[in-house]
Amino acid sequence: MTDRPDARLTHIFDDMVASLRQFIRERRVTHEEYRRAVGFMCEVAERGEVPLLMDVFLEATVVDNADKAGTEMSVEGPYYLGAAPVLAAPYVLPQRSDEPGEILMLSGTVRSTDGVALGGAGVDVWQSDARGAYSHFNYPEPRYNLRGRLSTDDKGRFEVRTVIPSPYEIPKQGPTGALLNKMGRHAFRPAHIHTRLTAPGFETLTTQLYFAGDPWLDSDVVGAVKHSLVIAPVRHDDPADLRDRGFAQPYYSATYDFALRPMLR
Ligand code: MBD
Ligand code: FE
Repeated sequence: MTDRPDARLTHIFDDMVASLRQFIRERRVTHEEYRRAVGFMCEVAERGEVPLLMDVFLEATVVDNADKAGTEMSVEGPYYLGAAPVLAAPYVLPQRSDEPGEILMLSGTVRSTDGVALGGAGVDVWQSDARGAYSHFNYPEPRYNLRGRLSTDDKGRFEVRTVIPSPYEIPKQGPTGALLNKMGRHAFRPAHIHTRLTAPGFETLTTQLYFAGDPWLDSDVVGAVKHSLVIAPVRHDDPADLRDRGFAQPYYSATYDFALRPMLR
């Protein structure tokens, strides 16, 4: 006896296999190439790169299937940790005492697509550091460095202090990076800050903010950049302002207003 078949799963898997078989015929894939593909998949799994490989080549297309009204979505990527610390206002993303990089005050609002401010919305933020490394995945401690959860105030506003991340290069030592290299492709993503926004009654929005002028905006290896998600931080160096804020260096500020789609009932 088998369980009752899952109709959606059956349909998807049948179609996917049919597409792959068609591709194998058209490309006259050899047995040796097939064996190499199996070996490659084993290596990807052994090195823990299944999420990386999938997200590099396929996630942006999946995201575009769902893209509708409100702020455009972007990929979650392989480096989301979920249980990041819940921060208290004034918000500062967890940072090392010698955290490199320019200070960024990122502020904005969370509204519904019809413009109503969403107070108490959850804003989960994670990013690489100013050298392109993610805590936990690229360096072990502190585990939640540059990751945190905040919420909007009663007017739907938030402000968080962080640092400007740098572009991210997919590690060359692993099978995903090696594959890109053999394909003659660079392995860079433009600098980005990941956000995941939640509010009861609204669809969760996972997206990313990018930086104007980034050299990789038009050739993101993951193909996930949307121009509506590009911010242009402004530099502040007024000594009185810096003194008031207790900053020993100039800082940047940027604002982004997010719009969430109401959940269909
Ligand atoms: C990343 O940092 C990322 O966000 C994605 C989508 C893929 C690889 C690395
Ligand atoms: Fe990322």
